Amino acid sequence: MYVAIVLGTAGSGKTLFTKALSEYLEDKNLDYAVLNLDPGVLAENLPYSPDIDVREFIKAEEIMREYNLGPNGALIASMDLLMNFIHDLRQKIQELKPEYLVVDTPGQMEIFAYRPSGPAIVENLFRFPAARCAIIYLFDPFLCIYSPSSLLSVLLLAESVYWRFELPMISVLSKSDLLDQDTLEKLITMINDPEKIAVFEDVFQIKQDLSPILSVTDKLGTIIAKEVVPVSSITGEGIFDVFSLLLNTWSVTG
Ligand SMILES: Nc1nc2c(ncn2[C@@H]2O[C@H](COP(=O)(O)OP(=O)(O)OP(=O)(O)O)[C@@H](O)[C@H]2O)c(=O)[nH]1
Ligand SMILES: [Mg+2]
Repeated sequence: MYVAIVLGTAGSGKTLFTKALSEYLEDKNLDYAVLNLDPGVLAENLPYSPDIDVREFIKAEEIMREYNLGPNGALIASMDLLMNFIHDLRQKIQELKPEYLVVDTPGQMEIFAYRPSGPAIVENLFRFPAARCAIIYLFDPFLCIYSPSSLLSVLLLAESVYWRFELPMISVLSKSDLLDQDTLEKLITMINDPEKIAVFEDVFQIKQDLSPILSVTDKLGTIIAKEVVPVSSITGEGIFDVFSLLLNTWSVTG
């Protein structure tokens, strides 16, 4: 089984990307399933119908009421409580036994960047003999172009996630259809080589003194050295490239 776990900040496009990737797999007549791992998403807001849904076991709005928590606390608690249902979810995956499994996740990145629950869920849920996992990490272009320091923090967050999961990671720049070609190209260059922030400063909405930012960019490089793929989940641009990279990644990590 080949597992693609879609991660990214809130609103970066994970859910729509999950839909676009699953439509691609459908078109290719491949044996796939979609797992919704977001306990907070309402069914009416999901553009796809999940084959397996975490909300069958846990719903963030019920956790909010039961434990008197706010939305963020409830999502974090939901993911902690999810460990109690790992066995049930595993059983559902085993019943379907898809060749490809696409996993949509919540945008509360604290779960994946800082809390134990994110890696623990991934580690326990997909530990099948011969299962191969990869992360698809979505960079939200509008966070990236806001200011040089926001681009830096986006890159650092991606790097934190990379170090927390010992899994291969594919970097995707989402919503490519909403950017003009010039901005898109400059942004891709800067993500691949953050020292270029000084060259393409004009892309940012907010100008800043670059010296403190450039003093750390040369230390970034683990995942960022890999090519970021521009993707539009609306036009389908880049979906083929992501799937090719996934196939390549799964084959070398096996
Ligand atoms: N134009 C365009 N809009 C997109 C694209 N991907 C996502 N969006 C829009 O961006 C918004 C957020 O997309 P979602 O897929 O819900 O993002 P998410 O990462 O799942 O959000 P959370 O689950 O809340 O963290 C929605 O309004 C989408 O329609 C894209 O490729 N192109
Ligand atoms: Mg979502």
